[in-house]
Amino acid sequence: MLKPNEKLDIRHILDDLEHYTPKRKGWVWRDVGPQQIGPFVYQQASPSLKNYIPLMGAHSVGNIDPQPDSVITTEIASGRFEDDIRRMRMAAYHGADHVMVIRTAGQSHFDGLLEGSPQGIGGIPVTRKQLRAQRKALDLIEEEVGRPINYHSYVSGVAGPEIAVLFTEEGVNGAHQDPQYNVLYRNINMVRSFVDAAESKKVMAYGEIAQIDGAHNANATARDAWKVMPELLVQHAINSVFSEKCGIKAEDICLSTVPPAAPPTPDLKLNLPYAVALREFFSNYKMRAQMNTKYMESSTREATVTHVLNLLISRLTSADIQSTITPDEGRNVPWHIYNIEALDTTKQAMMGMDDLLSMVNLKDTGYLHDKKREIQERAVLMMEEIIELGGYFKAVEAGMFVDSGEYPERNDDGIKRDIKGGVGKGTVVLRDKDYMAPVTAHFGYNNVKQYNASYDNDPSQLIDGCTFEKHDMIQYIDELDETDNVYLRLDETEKYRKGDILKPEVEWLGDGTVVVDLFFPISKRIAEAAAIKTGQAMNLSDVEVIHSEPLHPSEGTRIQIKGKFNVDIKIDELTLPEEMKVHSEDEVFAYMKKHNVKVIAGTAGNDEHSVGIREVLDIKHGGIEKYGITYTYLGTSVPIEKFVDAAIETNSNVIMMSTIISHDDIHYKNMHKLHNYAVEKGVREQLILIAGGTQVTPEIARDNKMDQGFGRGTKGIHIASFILDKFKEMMDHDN
Ligand code: Z97
Repeated sequence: MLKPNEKLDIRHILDDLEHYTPKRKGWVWRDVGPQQIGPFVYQQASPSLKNYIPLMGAHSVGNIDPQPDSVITTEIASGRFEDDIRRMRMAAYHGADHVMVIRTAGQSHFDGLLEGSPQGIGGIPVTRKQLRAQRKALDLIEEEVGRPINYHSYVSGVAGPEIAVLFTEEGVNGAHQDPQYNVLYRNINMVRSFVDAAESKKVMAYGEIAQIDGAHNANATARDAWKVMPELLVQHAINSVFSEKCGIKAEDICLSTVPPAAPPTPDLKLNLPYAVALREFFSNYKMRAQMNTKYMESSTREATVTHVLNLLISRLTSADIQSTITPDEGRNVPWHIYNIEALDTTKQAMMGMDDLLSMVNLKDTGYLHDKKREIQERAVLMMEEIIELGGYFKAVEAGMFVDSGEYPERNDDGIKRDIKGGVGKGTVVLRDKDYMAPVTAHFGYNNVKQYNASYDNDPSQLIDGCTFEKHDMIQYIDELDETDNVYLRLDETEKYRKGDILKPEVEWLGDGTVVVDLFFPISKRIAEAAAIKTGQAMNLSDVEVIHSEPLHPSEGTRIQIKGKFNVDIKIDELTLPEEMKVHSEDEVFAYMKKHNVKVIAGTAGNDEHSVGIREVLDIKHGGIEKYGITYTYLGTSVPIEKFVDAAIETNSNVIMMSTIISHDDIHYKNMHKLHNYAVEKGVREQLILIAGGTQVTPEIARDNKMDQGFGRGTKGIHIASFILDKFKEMMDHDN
């Protein structure tokens, strides 16, 4: 059982992995329905989590964390599965329940399974060991957050069926499977891809693995992405019907839909009719909504705005799975912080737009209707031409796909594949008459009844059950590469796991990478060179510009650099500021309502500063006034005696003395003076004395006879919380 205040131990996950059996199989949708959360009722929602990190703004509404109805995806692609596990746990706390593990570049072309735990590029090499370790970790994480987490990767490529079997054995819950991806984007032979897909889909159906298609790749590769809409509908149709024919339940068939356009195009005018057209045609299936990577550049701000517009479309139509891509995908630095940002953007926008369609209607006349209809008609025409040509393979040979014209217009620049060409060509053979496979899920001809007629419905009976029913039949292979495996990586970073040394990190433990935001009052080219120099002068190594954006051609450029910070930080050498105790706003308010707390406040001695103390007094920025505490403000340059005399006169219980100047230790002296005068007047016991100021710390104040001190960063709630506690303590004492 994981504990929120304890780190997840990767070595524990790896222990006895050989015998680990996943806890469950199959995809899980969220429980959807109205939820009363705090003072609000949400309609498009699912139950709250057991452990979570809410949006930052939640602090003023009781830290509630409403969860949307859609499953929320996070894509993880660091290349080290052990570091990805930590990110999964963070993501789950922010509301992710679909963890999509991207696989290392080019795995599609591997004609078989990989083993062990080698490091990958832009993702992990998907192996049994890495899957098992991640599923084991997720089994723990889902208990911790109190919601099932779907684990996902790819059943594409030449080894598709082998991967589908592996996924079923290891409790993977979702996968991309679309033979068109192989054909169009990886140049894998079409016959091989479709035959393999039948087998893969059949196996996935047995494993109850939700299937996502590959149509999003058409958006990402199209030259003019808004023209690709008819083809997208055709691609979705081909894969979905194929899946259903192989036995996948409609509720597990998910369309990978991506809004074809993004600003500065007129986003909603292009994307909304498309979204409506799609949902109308494919209402039996699930929608997995995702951002369009084509438009992602290095500006996380720009990507986030597009993301929010996409989320608006999801709310105006529907999304069963809401995918998130890290808003920095455009510069290929998928770091922890951006994964979490994308999740929070999704949660924030979806719950902010809860129940939108009970307030606005989509029109079924005019532009939206006509455009939707036009897209659908173009798609139907395309499908008709494919059938006329003699089917999908003929259509691909004729270059009908990935053409940059808007169907029926054609630019004759589509991808053409030869039915006899591509990776894996000529590998498909007819099954012999006595071909048989004693396995539970298998597509097509299987002459197992040559042994016993009763095996026909359950061929694995022949061998008394296969690996799908009997997990211990699986041959678990551990490491094959002595130079590239998780144990070596763990050893290298061990010192950061012991708990006494830290380094900043973006994706791998101890990677030392930092990002620095800069502005230079000059043109882009010079600014970039100056930024590199700045990073080097800050003692960073491997400095690179990752984002640069002119604010004006000559007046200035905004730059972001990344670099490596090469210093280990020893935790026991850090001085930790005292933690300020905070009660909830409601609690403080209720207490102050019952108790008449009155404050005398002002800036001491010859000090004319008033900004700080006004901030913690006035309601404007959440000063103590907000919590029902009344105060008398004596102004600046208040003689010390006056604080106490005024307190006696007004029957106040608290003195808040601001003392900013620290020259000649005057702030210490003021504190002593205040205390001594209160003692002299015989009221010290009844008064709470508080000193505040930029040079004040709680310890300094207490060492100098104050009840408490407050320095930089203090808010009204901190002072009000302290007053509450001290008041209680004094009352207990009196009783
Ligand atoms: C997504 N953002 O939504 P390999 N099969 C399909 C794919 O789309 C991909 C692969 C396999 C994206 C993730 C792009 N997609 C990134 C249908 C990759 C990957 O790279 O060909 O070995 O497999 O999933």
